[in-house]
Amino acid sequence: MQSGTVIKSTGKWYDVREDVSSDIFKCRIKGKFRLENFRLTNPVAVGDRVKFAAIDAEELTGTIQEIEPRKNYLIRRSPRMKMHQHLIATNIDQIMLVVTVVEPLLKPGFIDRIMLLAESQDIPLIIVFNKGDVYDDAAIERFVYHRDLYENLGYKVVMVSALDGRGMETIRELLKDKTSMLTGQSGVGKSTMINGIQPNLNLSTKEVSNYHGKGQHTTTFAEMFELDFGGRIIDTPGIKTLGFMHMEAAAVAHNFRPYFELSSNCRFRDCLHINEPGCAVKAALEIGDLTVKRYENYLGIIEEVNNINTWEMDEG
Ligand SMILES: Nc1nc2c(ncn2[C@@H]2O[C@H](COP(=O)(O)OP(=O)(O)OP(=O)(O)O)[C@@H](O)[C@H]2O)c(=O)[nH]1
Ligand SMILES: [Mg+2]
Ligand SMILES: [Zn+2]
Repeated sequence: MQSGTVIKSTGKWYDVREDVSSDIFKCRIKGKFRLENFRLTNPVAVGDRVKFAAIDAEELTGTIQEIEPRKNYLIRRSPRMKMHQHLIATNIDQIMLVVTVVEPLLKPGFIDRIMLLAESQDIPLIIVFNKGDVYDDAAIERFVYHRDLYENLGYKVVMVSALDGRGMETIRELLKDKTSMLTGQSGVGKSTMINGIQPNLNLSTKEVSNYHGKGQHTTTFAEMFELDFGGRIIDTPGIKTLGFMHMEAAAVAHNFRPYFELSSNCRFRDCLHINEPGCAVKAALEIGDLTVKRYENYLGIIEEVNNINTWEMDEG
């Protein structure tokens, strides 16, 4: 058997880069692979280290027989199949969340959800504000506000322009020798950034104006690329809504980064910050140290995971 890394998955087929030759084999999977008790839409994901048997060494086809244990994995609720989870990527060193303060509209609630995902797997998160070339004074004000907010929570924040190249040297340094996943809403410029980092990849990109109302994504499958200067980068399709069903409410409370510092002062160690007496988070909310929006977003996630968990039990 040969071993390699899954660099792309399109549903039925998995592209596996073989370790020694770097040849890319088109593989199918054999047998069942499970991840805890999750129902997955895709049992194998980009980033997986696999063992496979070549079926045809000329045609470069094979079957995946085994997945090596994962260092980490990112999953979300499948947007298509309600009760299923979707593996986004595995074995990654860091997440680069790409946002912008121009277009598409910045959604702080979405950023919170990405934080939750990253924290739950202990994966470092970097927040990249793209399209810096077109920030006017008002946009710069918005950027500074958000930069301070996220830096205060302990995240690295960088402003770049994939088009004119500003800040991209910093991005290259951050990416060097690591496996990084790019994520963010559709149209923020993930693929354009990768093209800026390594022009020979020539990924397709699309005007933001073409996205309106269509819900169209330019990038439709996650794909990993080798970087000439060392490291790997995973481009992913834009995310519209990030839903969770694999986390218990307690895990959400524990991993909701904006609450970390406050929650050590709650009376109960397992406080969910909803109705518990002596809750430091609710106290902070009352004196305005915590925005109502962020708190409501948190409650929304708690409600979401609670509903799903009851629903699962009802199903038997
Ligand atoms: N002004 C400006 N426009 C940019 C910049 N980066 C990307 N864009 C534009 O934003 C649009 C969307 O870029 P893409 O790279 O396709 O966005 P994406 O995040 O990969 O989108 P999906 O693949 O759908 O998730 C394109 O028209 C790009 O030219 C930038 O730094 N400045
Ligand atoms: Mg793209
Ligand atoms: Zn509390």
